[in-house]
Amino acid sequence: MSQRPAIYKSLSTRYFTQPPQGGESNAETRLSQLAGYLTPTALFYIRNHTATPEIDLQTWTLQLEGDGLKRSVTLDLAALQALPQVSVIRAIECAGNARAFFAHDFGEPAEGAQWRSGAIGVAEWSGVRLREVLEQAGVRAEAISVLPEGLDEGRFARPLPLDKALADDTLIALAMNGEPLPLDHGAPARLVVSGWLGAASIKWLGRISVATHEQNTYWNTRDYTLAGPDYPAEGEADGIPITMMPVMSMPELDWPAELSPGRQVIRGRAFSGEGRVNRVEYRLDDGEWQPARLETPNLPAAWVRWSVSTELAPGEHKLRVRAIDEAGNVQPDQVPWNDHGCLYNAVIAWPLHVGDR
Ligand SMILES: Nc1nc2c(c(=O)[nH]1)N[C@H]1C(S)=C(S)[C@@H](COP(=O)(O)O)O[C@H]1N2
Ligand SMILES: [Mo]
Repeated sequence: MSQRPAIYKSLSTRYFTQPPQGGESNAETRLSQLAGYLTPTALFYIRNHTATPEIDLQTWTLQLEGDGLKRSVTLDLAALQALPQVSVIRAIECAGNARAFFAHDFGEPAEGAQWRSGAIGVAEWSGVRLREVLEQAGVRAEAISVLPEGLDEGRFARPLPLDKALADDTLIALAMNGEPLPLDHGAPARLVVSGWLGAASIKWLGRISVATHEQNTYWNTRDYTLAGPDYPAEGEADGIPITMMPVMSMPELDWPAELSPGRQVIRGRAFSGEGRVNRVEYRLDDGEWQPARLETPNLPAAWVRWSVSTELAPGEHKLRVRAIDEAGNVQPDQVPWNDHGCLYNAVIAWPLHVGDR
């Protein structure tokens, strides 16, 4: 398995970058650069709470431990590669995607990286089911909590309930889009937790603890929660710990979009946690809501591409898009404030600047 340089060290114009804060690196996908269904690895957003670690594949191991297991087990890369391999196409989306719109709507920024639209990507992930790996150590009937931990400096860790950990499509991925995982995306092994916030998909896995009791961390009690005046505190958390991502749509446009007058096709993507979007509607300025065209494929826990064809006159316009998922969830017109700026999924009035040709 060959190692490639960390992408964040050579960020290009393909990303919108965030100023690094205390070793963090954040790079946002420019959705306007996407063409096919999958996000190419070199364009996939990067969210690191501390710097990308460079792990020696020869000595790397994954430790399974905790009172929820029948025995402790240490696996190396060859042991993981020897287990049955599966591939899934899944989105990973940061809970803070679109956080910049809190500042837009409320006049003050929520804490955290000011992502606009690109803290999401869809890739083909290949590796081993987490269930298969945990079975190597034997899961006890009393187990309730699985805590995967990263080997980065911050030892990023966030718990999963046992049923989500054992789901068919919860993977320890060793590859992304058919290539070994790149450093920035968690080499040599990361979790992929379908439909849940990106913070559940722990990169640079080093240890998984399975317990018969709750295993809370900072990352499900003090961040990645819905906290603030509109939300109750839950147990040890300052709010409601986030699990599944809500229904949302994004146009493949820069902000503001620079377009030519005349008939234009505007494309985008819509997604909804573990589910599927089955309708997308758009509205130009004060016009009626109209259906957008959906393309195939439309995979659950990934996304669907949509397009609209519309006549644009020179000047300033607003494009609004809303997605409706198979359970009938619709993007709301507004979302209440939350302190960590998570789960923004309101309809966005996207500015279009249409030139004189
Ligand atoms: N070990 C570790 N895993 C991590 C993180 C991290 O900082 N350290 N960031 C998480 C967050 S908040 C997100 S949104 C996703 C981003 O995955 P990506 O960088 O591959 O896009 O990784 C998650 N896994
Ligand atoms: Mo995130």
